[in-house]
Amino acid sequence: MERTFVMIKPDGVKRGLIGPIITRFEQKGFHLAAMKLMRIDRALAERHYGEHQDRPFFGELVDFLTSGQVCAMVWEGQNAVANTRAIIGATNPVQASPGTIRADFALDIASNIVHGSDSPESAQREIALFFDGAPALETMYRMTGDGAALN
Ligand code: IDP
Repeated sequence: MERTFVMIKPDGVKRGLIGPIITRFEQKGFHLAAMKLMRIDRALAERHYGEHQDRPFFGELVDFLTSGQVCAMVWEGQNAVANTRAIIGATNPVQASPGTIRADFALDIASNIVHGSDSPESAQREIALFFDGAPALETMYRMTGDGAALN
């Protein structure tokens, strides 16, 4: 049994794709262990994608991740990391295989709908970042609308 971190990015949340994306993981046989809708700040986005800090698209990536609510999730099951990456598909939706989330729902590499951890070590780090380290950063938001706080 393995756990992985999956995050529906702001484009997926705005387009109302939380349900279809969750359905794909559930249909495959994974168990949703934790989920929260949250708005992340730049510090968390930069830590999450720290490995890309020297890439030319890093600023754009952080802008994008902080542009709206994300849906952070922990999924568990057999080979959860690799299986989840397979369901998500290649980073660039143009290259993703039909039937994967990115092939079916996304057009562009910068707005590719969903993130999934790339190794068990990344999963552990990202779950801690979003579910242990993040409470102080997080605010609950309504599912619809663009940011009216519930509390
Ligand atoms: P992954 O999300 O499939 O693991 P990574 O290479 O780790 O892919 O890249 C992280 C994220 O950075 C991608 O999901 C995508 O949103 C963004 N990204 C990667 N390459 C580019 C690019 O060339 N332009 C803009 N954004 C990019």
